Amino acid sequence: MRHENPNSLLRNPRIPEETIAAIATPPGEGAIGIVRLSGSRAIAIASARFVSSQGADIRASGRRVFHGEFRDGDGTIDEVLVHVMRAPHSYTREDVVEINCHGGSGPVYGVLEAVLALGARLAEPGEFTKRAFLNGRIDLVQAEAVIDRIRAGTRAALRAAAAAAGGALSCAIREMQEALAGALARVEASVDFPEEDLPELVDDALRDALRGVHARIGSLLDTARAGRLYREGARIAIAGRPNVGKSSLFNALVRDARAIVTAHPGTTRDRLEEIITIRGIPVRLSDTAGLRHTADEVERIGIDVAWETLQTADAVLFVADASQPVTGEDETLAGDVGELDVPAVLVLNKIDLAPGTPPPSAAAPFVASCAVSALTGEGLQALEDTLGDLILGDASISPEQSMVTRIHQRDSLRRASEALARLLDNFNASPEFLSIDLRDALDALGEVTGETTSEDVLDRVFSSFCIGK
Ligand SMILES: Nc1nc2c(ncn2[C@@H]2O[C@H](COP(=O)(O)OP(=O)(O)OP(=O)(O)O)[C@@H](O)[C@H]2O)c(=O)[nH]1
Ligand SMILES: [Mg+2]
Repeated sequence: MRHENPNSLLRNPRIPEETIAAIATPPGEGAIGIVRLSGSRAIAIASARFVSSQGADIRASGRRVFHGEFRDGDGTIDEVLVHVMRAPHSYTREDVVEINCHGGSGPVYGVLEAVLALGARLAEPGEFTKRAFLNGRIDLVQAEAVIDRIRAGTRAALRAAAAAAGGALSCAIREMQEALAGALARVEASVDFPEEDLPELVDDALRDALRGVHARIGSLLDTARAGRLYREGARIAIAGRPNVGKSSLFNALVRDARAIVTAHPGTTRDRLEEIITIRGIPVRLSDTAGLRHTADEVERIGIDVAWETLQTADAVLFVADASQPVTGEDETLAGDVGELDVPAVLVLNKIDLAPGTPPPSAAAPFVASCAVSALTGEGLQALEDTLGDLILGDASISPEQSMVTRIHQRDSLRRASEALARLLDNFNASPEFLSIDLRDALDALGEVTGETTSEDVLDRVFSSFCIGK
């Protein structure tokens, strides 16, 4: 089933009449726990169990915050503050009540059970945000940005999510939709009134305008990589022979003595991971066991894990020891790493022990090379810069700009782009054909903002949310 447009959904019977409830704060102990209600009966349900300390009636009063007690048949559950937000001035555009109690499982479950007993239904994950979307307050891009805000691991990721929530991508899509809808009107007029003495409707100016939209979709698609990185972060794995200083480099990049470092080859066995930030991108950095043939079972398991880690990384730091001559083993390993289809950077470590070593050349299979000392910190900034360039590519973009962050957005934009490419290739064909491609492109753009998104994509989006959001 497909949506027509979010506003028509206001009259759509699929918009649930039920009032939903959920605990909106994380489990465990905290200063405050919040139970949230949304729906036409939210205020009535809350008022049935709330006794205001000032005798106020939350159904009648114009006030928004009330102090008092929440009670059930057995007496007082907790002292609470109740926030009332009336439709349409609320997160969901429905009546919303938030009951703030003490943050422990006793009070929050007590309040939740009391409102469920009065007929509220337990909300599904993301259902409050889904209602905000179905009620037309936000579009799909903005709904997805809500979860990105919650999960943002860096300030840059948060800024990117805030820009999307503020409509950066939605605005760009809307402008393109308007341009395409205008083009469609002209093309259809020329189909409907071929005989009339209309000025040329399908003309060079129209073609230029459509080329402009096509180019704009192209530049949006170019942001997909950066968008994914702001949202998901990147994975970088450190690899190399034993004792070359991988764990020391890991500790230096993490700025913490996380990994055990010894002069004994084969020290690291387990994979260690820490999140660092490179140019605002959250990077999961992994230290792995030194790669070599060994009879030690524990070490061998560690080496298997190391190879798995390398295969799934976005980039590999291949560490070698500058104070030792390059061995045949280094070369074989470098070749194996080169086979992985993951960009690898050659890092020549321990340059403090080998002053005057010429900088390593970034010969194949390496895409770049750096000389560093994990001990003194020399060269680490240059290594981080190299990694920044490698992760973001040339498309180093500001988090505030409109950006494609999700695969389904990218796929829809690709389809829109293909439809427009077809149209531009056959621009002189009959206008009927042009209108088919224009409609395809419009449909694909509508999927990004949720106007024409299929039900299962919507379900997938909202089910990835937490309960109570
Ligand atoms: N002088 C100097 N010594 C270093 C440097 N980096 C590491 N070392 C020393 O090299 C030895 C091995 O360091 P680790 O970081 O444990 O090496 P590794 O590659 O993790 O070793 P495995 O876990 O056994 O594979 C230790 O004695 C470190 O102090 C460096 O930049 N300069
Ligand atoms: Mg180690």
